[in-house]
Amino acid sequence: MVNRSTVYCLVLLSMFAGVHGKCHAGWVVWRNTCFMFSDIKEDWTQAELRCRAFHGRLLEILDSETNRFVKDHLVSLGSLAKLRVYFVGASDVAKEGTWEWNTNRERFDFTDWGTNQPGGSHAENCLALGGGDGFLWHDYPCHDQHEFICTTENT
Ligand SMILES: [Ca+2]
Repeated sequence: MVNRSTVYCLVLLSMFAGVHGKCHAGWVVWRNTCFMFSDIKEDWTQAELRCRAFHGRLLEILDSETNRFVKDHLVSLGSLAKLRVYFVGASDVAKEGTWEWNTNRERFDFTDWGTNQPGGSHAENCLALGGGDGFLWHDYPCHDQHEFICTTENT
């Protein structure tokens, strides 16, 4: 039997679900994207696999607005995050010096490199945001273990 309070509860539940879309619990919603800022460390390849397990991928920063949101969020996490390095989804593995996003390969026009970055040549082929200089972009060795940022679509 469906009474009035049951209907009321269902309406409230659907409103709640609408606010959160399909983002996983604990992920951050911004525009049409869900973001997961990890508390664990993986190498760059394993980080991508972790994201895929959520049907997502490592963050790809195609514009200054997304870059700004991510930096502001990382700063808001406080002093611990400032000691961290976060892998994101770009590399110059395929051709040294030619940086590509994992899926949006041709769209590496916006960049936010730190001073003298990228500077690691063949030894450093994976992109990360470094807390030491306000989360500017750095090349890091892909086999290093760092925190990472996954995204999924919030649709
Ligand atoms: Ca390189």
